[in-house]
Amino acid sequence: MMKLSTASQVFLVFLLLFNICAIKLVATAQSDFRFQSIDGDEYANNFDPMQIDDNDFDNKNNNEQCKAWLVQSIPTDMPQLPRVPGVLSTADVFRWLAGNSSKSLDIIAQYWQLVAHPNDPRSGDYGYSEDEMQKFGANEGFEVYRALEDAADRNITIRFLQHSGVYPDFTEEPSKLASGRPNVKNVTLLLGDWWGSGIVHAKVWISDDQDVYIGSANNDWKSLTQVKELGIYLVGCPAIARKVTMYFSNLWKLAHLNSSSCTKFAFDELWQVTRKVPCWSHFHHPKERCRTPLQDTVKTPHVAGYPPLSDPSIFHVSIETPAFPDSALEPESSYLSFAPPELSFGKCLTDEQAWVDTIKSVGEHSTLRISTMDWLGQSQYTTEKIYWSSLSSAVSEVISYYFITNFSGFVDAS
Ligand SMILES: *[C@@H]1O[C@H](CO)[C@@H](O)[C@H](O)[C@H]1NC(C)=O
Ligand SMILES: *[C@@H]1O[C@H](CO)[C@@H](O)[C@H](O)[C@H]1NC(C)=O
Ligand SMILES: *[C@@H]1O[C@H](CO)[C@@H](O)[C@H](O)[C@H]1NC(C)=O
Ligand SMILES: *[C@@H]1O[C@H](CO)[C@@H](O)[C@H](O)[C@H]1NC(C)=O
Ligand SMILES: CC(=O)N[C@H]1CO[C@H](CO)[C@@H](O)[C@@H]1O
Repeated sequence: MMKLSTASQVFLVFLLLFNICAIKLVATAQSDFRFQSIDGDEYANNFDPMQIDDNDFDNKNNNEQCKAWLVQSIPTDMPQLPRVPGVLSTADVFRWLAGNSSKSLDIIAQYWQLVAHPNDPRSGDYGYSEDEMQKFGANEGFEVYRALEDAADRNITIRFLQHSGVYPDFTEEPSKLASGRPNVKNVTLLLGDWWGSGIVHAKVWISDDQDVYIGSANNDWKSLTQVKELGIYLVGCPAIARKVTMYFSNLWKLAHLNSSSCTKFAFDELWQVTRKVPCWSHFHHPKERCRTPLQDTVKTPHVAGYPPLSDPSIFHVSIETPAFPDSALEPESSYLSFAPPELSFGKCLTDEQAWVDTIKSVGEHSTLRISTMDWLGQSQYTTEKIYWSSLSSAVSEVISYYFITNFSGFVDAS
């Protein structure tokens, strides 16, 4: 999750229902920071500042050139839903990230279907004519695939990390890109092996350790031209890219570890279930934990639920709004958040806390907008049903405070 503050309105984007083990990154925005419900002292006592240099966000030189744009996908043929002017298109941004990379490209994807297969009877694209595929914008996906192939042929060091993929081609695209190219590595990470359920759900591109996309768009042609998606494109942001790369590296590491020897069941006091978690998880009492194999993780006390953090590393970045050239380009205060908490590091929030804090940050006479694919107060993909109320409770809290909330459904392919 990446959080950005804006001058006067709270604009919160839920790309998908948070579920217990899914990993995802969400772009959100908010008007100010309030961490009212968090016990900062408790955290401070357990935070070891030597573990990670969090001052790099404050280093002005690092972020001097750093700029951000919002990125959107809007289905073709929807006259009632025009593109928002000044917001970039996902397909363009993906092509640029691949096209501009000169040394490295790291991609986290849930699944891949960039190239349409209208002639494959097993494919959902089957039966549509060339003309129809053209009208649907399928070509955009093909162009992104071609830009990746191009980067692979330029000997860029490329790493693809994904969940197992979807029928009928599963991981065929990343495998094809990796095949015969020692500079391209592809791995499948099954989070179910680590947390009992859940999938890699983040969509992240990192190019040359400085340009980054974080958003909802899958590596699927339909996510470029047939599904509503939202993300953020950061250019010239090495300090932010470093944090996101750290998350990438943690996932990469998991994919290369033997999960059977690194997981252990723990009783989750908040959800009242016993569940499988990594052996270094904060759900285990400190004496029963293993040493974390991940870099820069923070020592967390045994807590019920998610470890709280009162002072995330803040960075400042201006959001470019080409359609509104007169709008002041004040750098926005922002922070990153990640899930699941066992992969957190440094002073980065977990997604759940960032969402709750974003909801609670809504100021008087402003609007809270939440856009989500699903909204359930319970788990959807776990074997045991888990009731989970933190978002609804946070919304109730701000409503009872002073607000009008405005919910709107948001469609996402996954
Ligand atoms: C590089 O990125 C810029 C925008 O940031 C874009 O205009 C340009 O076309 C990209 N170059 C390539 C080769 O994709
Ligand atoms: C590709 O890059 C690697 C190092 O990044 C280098 O060792 C190798 O020689 C390069 N291969 C070609 C064909 O240029
Ligand atoms: C993974 O660990 C388990 C339990 O320690 C062991 O039985 C199994 O052989 C290991 N698998 C591999 C591929 O090393
Ligand atoms: C809620 O959103 C709808 C659609 O965008 C808008 O028409 C309506 O005025 C909003 N209501 C409030 C109270 O902000
Ligand atoms: C995990 C995974 O999907 N690995 C694939 C990566 O690509 C190669 C081709 O180079 C396949 O053989 C692997 O199965």
